Amino acid sequence: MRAHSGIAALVQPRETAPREEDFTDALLTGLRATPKNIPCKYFYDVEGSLLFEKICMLPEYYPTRTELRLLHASAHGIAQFIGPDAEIVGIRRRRGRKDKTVARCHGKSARLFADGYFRTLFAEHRGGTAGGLSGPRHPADRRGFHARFSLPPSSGRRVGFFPGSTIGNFAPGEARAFLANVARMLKGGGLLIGVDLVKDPQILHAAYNDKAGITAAFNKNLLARANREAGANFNLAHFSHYALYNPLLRRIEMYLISACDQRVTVCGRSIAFAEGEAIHTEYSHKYTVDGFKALAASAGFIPRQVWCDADRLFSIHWLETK
Ligand code: AVI
Repeated sequence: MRAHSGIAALVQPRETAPREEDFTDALLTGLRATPKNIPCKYFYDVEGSLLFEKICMLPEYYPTRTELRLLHASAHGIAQFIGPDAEIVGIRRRRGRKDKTVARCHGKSARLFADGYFRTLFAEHRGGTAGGLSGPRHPADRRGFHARFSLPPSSGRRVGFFPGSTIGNFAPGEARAFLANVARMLKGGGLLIGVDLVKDPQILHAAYNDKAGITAAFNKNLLARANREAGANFNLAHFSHYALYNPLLRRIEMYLISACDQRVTVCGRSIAFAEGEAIHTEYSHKYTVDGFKALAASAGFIPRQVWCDADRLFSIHWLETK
């Protein structure tokens, strides 16, 4: 879809990804693997998405508010790089306050959103119906991101927008493959991407172990979802949330730990858990500014500009394609 004004356009990608993987199949596969795991894309059913929105507002969870402030503070500079005549490709479907903010900050100087197309993009994202680069519900859907997407032909410059440091939920190799795919699709344009930074482990630990227990509920919602959708009988009181920062691999690792020896039925299959056994549920990688630039360059981008907050908690990168 091209905007009548030529100022901005909402791009509808043609998804060539296969149908969304079935939660029950993925659950059974992950729980039979060693170590046990449940892919993080399954966090985001309705309950999980609401819990994630609460996480974004927690005092300990600094990424969302820091990225928002950074977008406000850097709005003019960002708009200069995007330029006055771009097609915006949203790489996100989840609800979030960032969406509105970015629409506003771009609108400030480049009038990119005067015709409302960017608002439409985000409104449709919130409803889960619009095209972004991510066909799947959550960007960390590995199949979806590694699958090829095609975009309709364009005469304009394409700009991707991928906020929230969701890139951190990929392993570095997967992140490179994803970025390389995006770079191919945005050829001649650029990507604005939010990236969480390496920092004091205490800050990171607190962000994923909030006092109100919302992150624990978000993690355990995977088991609740299994009970709702996959005929499972998890007793949530028999599992605990465990999140740690691994400073060698520069990532948060999230697990659900079995409190006792137990058997759980999932879709008619009995699965054994030993006391202390872990189900891996998420990685959240943190980058240095230079480390992320190197990753982006290895994926075919030219890193052009980085904005960081004064405490260097979070970064926003402007990457151009060759
Ligand atoms: C979506 N993603 C960037 C969040 C993160 O920080 O890795 C998901 C999250 N998991 C626990 N808290 C937030």
